[in-house]
Amino acid sequence: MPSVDFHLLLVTDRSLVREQSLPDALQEAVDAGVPAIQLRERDLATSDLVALTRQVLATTRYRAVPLIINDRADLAVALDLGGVHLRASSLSVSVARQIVGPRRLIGVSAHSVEEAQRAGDDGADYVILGPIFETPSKREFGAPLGLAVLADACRRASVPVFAIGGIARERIDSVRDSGAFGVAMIGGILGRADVGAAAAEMCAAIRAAWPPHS
Ligand code: 3NM
Repeated sequence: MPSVDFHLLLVTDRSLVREQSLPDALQEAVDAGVPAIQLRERDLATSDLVALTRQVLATTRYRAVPLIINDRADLAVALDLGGVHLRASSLSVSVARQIVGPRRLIGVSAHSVEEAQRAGDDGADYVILGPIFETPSKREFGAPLGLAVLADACRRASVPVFAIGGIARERIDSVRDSGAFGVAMIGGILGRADVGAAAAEMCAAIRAAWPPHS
């Protein structure tokens, strides 16, 4: 099984990035210590997605940061990425595993305790549960689940659970105390004017919440 050795997953949305390209913003984030990236640019044509992924890889490879791509198990293999992230409408975990093999990560989006539990039972390496808090994209993701549901999911799921949706620095401790293995976020880093500074602040908060080697 591939190991999940990061507590912060930066999820991308290039429409949120101000005044620079997504690869440049991700370069700043990785330089500031972001340990894993999920490329979630679902509206791109495949040829454009491949070009973007190659650009981002130039940054992530250099720092040995896993790059996990939404849905595209084929590209995870062809471009030798760190893993693939699945949603309800994606490939099943077992089909994705056939494609990406045992060493690449498979993450799954869950929106309830039951989905989180099932993803672990199906063989995912980790689950992203959300939205935990209000998020600007709330209409797409539904009502916030809250910390009690997060805690229940963390107790029941057999794999690490990352909290997503409205994650900000001051919420990290409550998420950790609910049993989450880590957090996933977009706006807390990519929506900020200074992506590098935001990433550095967030990484410091993550290290404080989940001290290395503890
Ligand atoms: N997935 P922000 S919420 C991509 O609940 C995504 O599955 C969610 O953005 C889910 O960190 C979400 O800016 C948006 O709140 C996260």
